[in-house]
Amino acid sequence: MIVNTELETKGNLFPGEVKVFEFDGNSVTFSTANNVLLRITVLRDSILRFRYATDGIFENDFSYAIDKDTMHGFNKFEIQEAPFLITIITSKIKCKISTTDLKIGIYDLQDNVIVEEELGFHWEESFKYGGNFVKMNKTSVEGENFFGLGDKPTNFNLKGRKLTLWNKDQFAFNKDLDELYKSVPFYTALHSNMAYGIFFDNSFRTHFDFCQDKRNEVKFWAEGGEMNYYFIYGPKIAEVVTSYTNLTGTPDLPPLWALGYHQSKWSYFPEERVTELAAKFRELEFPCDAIHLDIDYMDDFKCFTWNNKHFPDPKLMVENLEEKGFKTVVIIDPGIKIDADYKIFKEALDNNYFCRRADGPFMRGKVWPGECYFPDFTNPKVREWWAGLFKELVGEIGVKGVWNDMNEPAVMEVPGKTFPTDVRHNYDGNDCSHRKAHNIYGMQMARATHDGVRKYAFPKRPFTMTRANFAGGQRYCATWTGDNIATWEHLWLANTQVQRLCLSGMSFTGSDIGGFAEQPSGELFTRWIQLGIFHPFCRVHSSGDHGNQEPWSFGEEVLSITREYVRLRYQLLPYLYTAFYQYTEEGIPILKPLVYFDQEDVHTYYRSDEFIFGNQILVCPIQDAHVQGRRVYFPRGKWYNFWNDEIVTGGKEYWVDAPLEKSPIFIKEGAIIPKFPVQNYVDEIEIKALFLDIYYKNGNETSILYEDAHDGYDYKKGRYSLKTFKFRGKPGEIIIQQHKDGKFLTSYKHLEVRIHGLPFEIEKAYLDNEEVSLETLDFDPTVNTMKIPKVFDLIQFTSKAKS
Ligand code: MIG
Repeated sequence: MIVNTELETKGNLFPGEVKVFEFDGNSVTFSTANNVLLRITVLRDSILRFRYATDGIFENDFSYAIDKDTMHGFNKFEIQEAPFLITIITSKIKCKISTTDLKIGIYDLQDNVIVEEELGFHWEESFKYGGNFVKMNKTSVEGENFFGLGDKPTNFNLKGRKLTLWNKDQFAFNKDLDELYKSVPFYTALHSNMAYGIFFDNSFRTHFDFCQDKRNEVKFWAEGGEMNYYFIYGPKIAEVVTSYTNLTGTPDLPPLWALGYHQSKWSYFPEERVTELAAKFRELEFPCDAIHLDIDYMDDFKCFTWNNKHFPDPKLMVENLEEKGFKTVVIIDPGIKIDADYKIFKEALDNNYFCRRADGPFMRGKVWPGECYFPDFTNPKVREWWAGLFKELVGEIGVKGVWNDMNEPAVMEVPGKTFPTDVRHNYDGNDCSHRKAHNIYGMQMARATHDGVRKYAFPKRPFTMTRANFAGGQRYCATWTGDNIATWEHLWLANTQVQRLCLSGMSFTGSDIGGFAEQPSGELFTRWIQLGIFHPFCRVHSSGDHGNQEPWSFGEEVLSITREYVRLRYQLLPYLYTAFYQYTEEGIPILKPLVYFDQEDVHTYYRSDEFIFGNQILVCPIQDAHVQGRRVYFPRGKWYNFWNDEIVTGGKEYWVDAPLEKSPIFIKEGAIIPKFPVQNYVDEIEIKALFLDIYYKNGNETSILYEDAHDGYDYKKGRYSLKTFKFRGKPGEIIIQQHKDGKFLTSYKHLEVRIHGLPFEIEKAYLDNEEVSLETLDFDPTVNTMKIPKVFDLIQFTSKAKS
């Protein structure tokens, strides 16, 4: 690895004095005496893009990460000139550019420092590869914290760490391992209650140093390409993360079934085993929506084939599963077996779709099928061809989801476990070597897969998932954290990594519940399920060489506890789906780390076990063996214990009892939590009534509920229902206002309401200001439950008649 300090001594070059600067629409371009160009583009009042060139010429402006639709935005700004200083002022920030050395400082409108530069931009010419190693050093003010950067298996707060982004297959990875499956060169920094983000849009191997080498210095640099980064101002972390996520794009809504429970193993075969597995779930009434088939469903590991001995009639099997409420999800890897009789290989060969080495031969490498060639997914023609390959699998056989694996890309038995760096790529017409294409290879494969599955699943929605990914890859696919281990430390890692991915724009993610390698104890499996049901993606997957990992493999107690938790996930589906809606629509992360939830509270900076699921549920997993409880930090506000409605006042740490069957779950006061009845799979039953759990608060709280047809694209034509509930409580009175947007009509007519923590007895009820008798509402005063028609603008409960 090349470290920055080493490079610093090898001839860093710096920008000279600014000679001219000019405006062009949203941009200001500076050129220096030594031919450095800096172009600053004002994308929004809080987003600036910085692009540097060192020979006076910008390369073709191309990025896989940025969602093109988001690039034209608000851009009102003003420029002030003073001796040696140019200032760009938007309605949120000031950006000062020193004309003596091109160093940048960014400030809020009151001139508080957000971030300044130490060495600033500099570079080193790379004679070996051509181009530059491009570097940025910024100052870090006292007390700054750093979050983000994708799937790194390290402490949540990145302060004091140095990390590298280079996608890598890491079987049974360990804590603090650096290079992993995904590269998301985006971080959020927080100091003085001000948050800002840096997105370094460079796909080469990149490095980040968060105050390790020097305690007041942050550095990021890349082994090629352009210094091209986006500065995103908050001041709330929420604003930074949602802006980044909008810049790099969000996915369409997944089908609701994809939020159910998935069961996987490497591998379920033959067909009888799959059928038995499915039957067992239904027999035990353990909810499950999807069964995943790993590489052994294929013939000789050849993509888009089936092993006919084990799966004589895949279409029939998939249909039978579907009838029982299971969707079939299959794995697809990038390596195409070298075999002249294999149709897909022939097609790719004839069309010149495979990657080649610098001097012409095909990139050849060993993966599961043996020696393989690899499609160049950075070529749009190859992606189109690949998408078409799903016609039979999805369009005819009826497979509903596809997961892409090994797309870092992983190659066996070679140094570095991936392609050599000389391999050539099309890069959508910007020809380059693997040094540049490596980190986006998996993302482009995922994109092609997504395009294909979406096309042939139509009019239903696709489900696709990828192991390797890059910033912006969330537009195409869900993801998972890869080959973890069945240990308590990995349960902690899963918790941290999923929260980190949520802050990195990739919310649709989860871990292999129970651990991929080795075997969990029943206790570990139970605790992992108790965490996993709160992850946006919920799948049990394991390598299979270490015993069984179905929920019934650990005895009666584990089965019945885990079933209760998976049922809870199914009950919470309308709540989780609403969080997905907010994610896909506004870029709001589905899980909110405490620091995101309340950045003014310094206790949250290093508290990363606890998180908020959606907007109002506080979850704190048990991550240790043989414990009966743990200390939990409660964010400010009041919280109801989900199990017994006891109220806890936050801003403090408390001991919470957690015997095996009870993991700590708390609900924010004032919340209105929508729930479905328990189902064995999504849409098993027609929902006759929606449950609303209302948690009394002396004060106000807003809750939302998104609903639609659970699949298909009608929601894009306005057939959705978005409800806002405004809760107002005071002693002796509750008022709930409902506002509905959208044209979708839900199947149910009634709401089954339960009011928790009510400090008074309800005597009177008013629906849209008309009094209704408590009997007509089926009111039960012992538990404060009642039935309310779903259509209303305002309901009111009081302890006495309205005056
Ligand atoms: O070299 O397809 O992360 O989920 O079960 C191992 C077999 C390849 C790695 C994936 C894992 C999957 C396994 N794969």
